[in-house]
Order: sequence, then structure tokens, then C-alpha cells
Amino acid sequence: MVGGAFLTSRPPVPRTGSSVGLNMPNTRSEQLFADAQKYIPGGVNSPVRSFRAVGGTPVFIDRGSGAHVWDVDGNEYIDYLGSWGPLVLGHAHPAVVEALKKAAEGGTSFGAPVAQEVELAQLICEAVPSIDAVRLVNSGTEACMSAIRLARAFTGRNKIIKFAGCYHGHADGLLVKAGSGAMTHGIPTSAGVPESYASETLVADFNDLSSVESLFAVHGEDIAGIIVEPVAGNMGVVPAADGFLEGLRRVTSAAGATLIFDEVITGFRVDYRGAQSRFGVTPDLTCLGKIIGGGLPVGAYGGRWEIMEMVAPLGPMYQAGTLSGNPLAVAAGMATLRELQRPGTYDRLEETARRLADGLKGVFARAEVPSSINRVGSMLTGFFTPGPVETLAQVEASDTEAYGRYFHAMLDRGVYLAPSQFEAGFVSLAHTNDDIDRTIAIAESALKAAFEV
Ligand code: HOZ
Repeated sequence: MVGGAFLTSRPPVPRTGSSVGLNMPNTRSEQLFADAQKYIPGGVNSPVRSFRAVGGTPVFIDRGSGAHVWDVDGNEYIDYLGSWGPLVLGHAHPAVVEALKKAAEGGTSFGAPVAQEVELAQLICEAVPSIDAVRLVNSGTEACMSAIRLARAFTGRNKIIKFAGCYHGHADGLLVKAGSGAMTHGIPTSAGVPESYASETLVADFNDLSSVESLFAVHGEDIAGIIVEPVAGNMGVVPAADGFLEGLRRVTSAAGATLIFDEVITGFRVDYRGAQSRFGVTPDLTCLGKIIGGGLPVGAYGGRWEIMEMVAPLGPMYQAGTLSGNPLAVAAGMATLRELQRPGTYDRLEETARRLADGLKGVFARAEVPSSINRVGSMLTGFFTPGPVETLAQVEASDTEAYGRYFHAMLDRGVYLAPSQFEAGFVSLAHTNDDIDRTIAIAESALKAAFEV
């Protein structure tokens, strides 16, 4: 109904998964999900959480500590979701909790400048060499949306290139052949995006430089920039092939277009200085989020001074936000970044994630389940396809039904993975060798149960 009457009664609760059952909910999670569906579309505030890709009822989380979470029914899980990336220190890290308490006692929002936001901006600029100046926003979506507006303002051009299967948040124009939940739910190009917006988004193939060059050959003079995840994380983890990022840098520089790295996931995750430092390719603009907010809503975009000075109030590109630079988000972000500055942090992340990936590779091989594990630093995905997995087409060859069975077998045994094949898993500094070894042993038994091997 458009512009019609108010709803006078709640819509019937849709049944979305087998575990909802025919009668009464059995668990507190099932009860909450039944209630949630009366008030929230699909019962969730972000689609992938609904478990539609894997079936069943989402577990509602009660609390987290370190590498573990507990659901509202008292079940404990080793967590590899990590709130989709921000919790590189694990849940409720004491330094973050302390910083939050202190910040909250001083007031939660002012809509006016605070000293702490300057500190976080300075930390970011010092960490990421390509960022001379940074603007804090509230989410990765806002960061990418704003960076694209800025690229357009700076170049005076309209078109943007994105890659099929990459996800940069849910702004109009970026929901074209998008990854993550859009791909998981079979709506890579969202309804409600006007054709006139979508037509400004050109879509190329990840890890295929020739597909980019072809677009530049036709539209070169009107391309404002390329936005790319330097490690794709929203179709599952797919690393950039050798020379791909360098090729994007070369093509954009030659055409006077901007190169935007969406480091919302990879920023401070694969290296303290970002994927751009790990792979030695310098973008013009960088989008950040997740880790820089330590688990609170935050995002940021930054880059070369001559581009950033176009942002209002210095320049004509407008972007604003009541909660931007929020003292709580900034405090949690700074506490997280300071912990990450400790010596050996990234070596530990690398080692722990390697132990997990190697162990899982062995388990899958012994079970003779066709699979391929992609890992970059502490982000990884196990694809249910023999691999290699270097392109979206290879990602899409994965057996998602098998993933669903494996996901539930792991969940039942106390390991929480992303409820979709097309997402990344995250290892944190809180994961111990014992957590990893238990996970590998659980995977062995989960595979047996899921595939009866
Ligand atoms: N788009 C997020 C994963 N890449 C999912 C966000 C959520 O459901 O919290």
C-alpha cells in the first residue's frame, strides 16, 4: 500500500525456516525471532543475519567475551563472525570497555567538535600513508557513498566502475551487481535504484584487468573513478591477483580518474597500514569502517589533501552527520588502534589464522569434500568448490546447500560462522591455539555429520 492507512494489526508471522516448527517455538532464539518478524522486516536489521541462506532460525546473541559468544539459550560458540570484522581484539576487550565507560560518563554526543575525534583522525592519517586528511562518518556505507561523491566532484565526471560481487554498502548506485547480502539473497541489483543512477555505475570483473580497460576504452572521459575492495571480502575472501591492483592504479592514473580502495574490512585488518601497504599500491581515496570504531558504528573516508579539500566546509562537496565523530565510537576506535600498535600483533593474527586455515584444509582433504580455502591475513573463507577461487564465476560455483549443512553442523557443535557462503570469516587476537584446535576438531566431526563421510 502506498500512502495508505496505518496498520491496525500486526502482519502474520511468516515461517522462514524448518526449526521454527509447526507449533510453538522451542528455544528463546526461536521465540525472539517469531516476535522480531512481527515488528522488523524479516525479523532482522540486516538481511544476511536472517539465516535465509543457510536455513533455520538465527541465534540471538546474549553476550560476548574474547573469541566466544553466548546465545540467549545459554549455548557457547567460538566466534568467527567477529561482528563482520570490527572485533579484531575480540569481544568486550577490557581496553575498549574501559574507554567506552570513560567516554560515556562524559556525555554521549554533542554535535560539536570533541578533542578525541582529532586524535582518531591523526592516528588514521599517521597509519595510512595515502591519507593526508580524513572525514569521520557513521558506517562503511556512508564512507563509500561519500568517497564516490567526492571522486565525482574532484574529476567533474559521473561514471564509476565497480566490480561484480564487490559490496560497498547500500547506497543507490552501489547496489549494482553487489556482493554480500545482496548476492546471498539473489538481489545483486536492488529494486528502488533508479535506472538513471544505475546507468552511471559500470561493472567490471574482479581480477580481470581487460574488463576494466574495455570500459575505459568506451567511457574513459566520463569515468570519475574505480572503487574496489583490495581483498574482496563480500563474495567470500578473494585476493586480488598479482598485478591486478597495480593495473587499476595504472589505468586510472592514465585516464585522470581516481582509484578508491574500499578498506572497510581490510583497513587495520590485513596490515596496520591497510591492504594498500600490504600490497604496495597507493589509492587516491580510502574508505574505512569496522575496526576504526572498535565495534561501534563508524566509517571514514580520506585521501590526498588536494582531493579532501573539496569537502565542505572547505570546498563544494557536501556531506554531514549529527553523530559523526561521536565520542563513544571514537573512543572505542582509538582504544582498538592503540592495542593494534603493540609489537607482534599482526604476526600473531597471521599465525593464528594460518593455523586455522591449514588445519581446515587437512580436515576437508581427509573428508574428500571438494573445497578451497582463501585466506589473506586474518580473513578467510572456505568455499565448497574445488577451486582455485579467483573470480566471481568460481565463487558462484560453490555448493551453497553444502555450505548450509556444514554451517549448521558447526553451529550445533559450538562454532559460529557467517551464515552465508559469500562472506568472510575473521580471526581475532582473542582466539587462542586451543580455540583453533578445537575448531579444527569440530570441523572434522561437522563434516562427517553434514556429508556422512
Ligand atoms: N553486509 C555485512 C557483511 N558483509 C552484513 C552486515 C550484518 O548483517 O550485520
